[in-house]
Amino acid sequence: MLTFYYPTNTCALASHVALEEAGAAYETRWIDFGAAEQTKPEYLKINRKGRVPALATERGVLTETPAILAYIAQTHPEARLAPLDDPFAFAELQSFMSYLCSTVHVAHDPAAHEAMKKKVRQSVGACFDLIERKMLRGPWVMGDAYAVANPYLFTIARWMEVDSASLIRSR
Ligand SMILES: N[C@@H](CCC(=O)N[C@@H](CS)C(=O)NCC(=O)O)C(=O)O
Repeated sequence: MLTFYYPTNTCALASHVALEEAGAAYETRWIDFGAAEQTKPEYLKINRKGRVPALATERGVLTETPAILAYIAQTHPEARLAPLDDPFAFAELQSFMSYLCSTVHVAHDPAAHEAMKKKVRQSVGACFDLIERKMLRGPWVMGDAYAVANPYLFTIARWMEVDSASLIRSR
């Protein structure tokens, strides 16, 4: 049984729709943004990033909308929610979803974007702190097996120095 953590009127809607379209067996836990429930220790045990959505599965909790959507599609092949037998078409799907997640969603909130630009060192530092302390399984990103996430992390990690340098210059 899956447990889906969501508040209304957020990006969690995408995964909620997909769960319905897949005909998935799931239960819901409503997260009250009004009470900042996403920041409370109880929810941080589910998603240490303090964000929604989160999908608890029998193997652990999934976060990040593109990952949740891909998981729903892959575990419910009969619903035909993704081109599962075509690596290129699946990559195209991931490409579209990654763009929504990493660029469109972020651009949606200009105030947050501006604040992030001003505090880039602190923000990136907090991200890497979380990655190092909680997300990195070691020795590779996902544990013993090398995966494509490693060169991705390597590439992004190199920006840390540039971010710090440009921040110092702009002072
Ligand atoms: N990259 C994440 C973004 C998750 C995210 O930022 N969700 C927002 C709601 S749309 C959230 O949890 N915000 C928490 C907050 O503002 O405190 C995803 O695609 O799932």
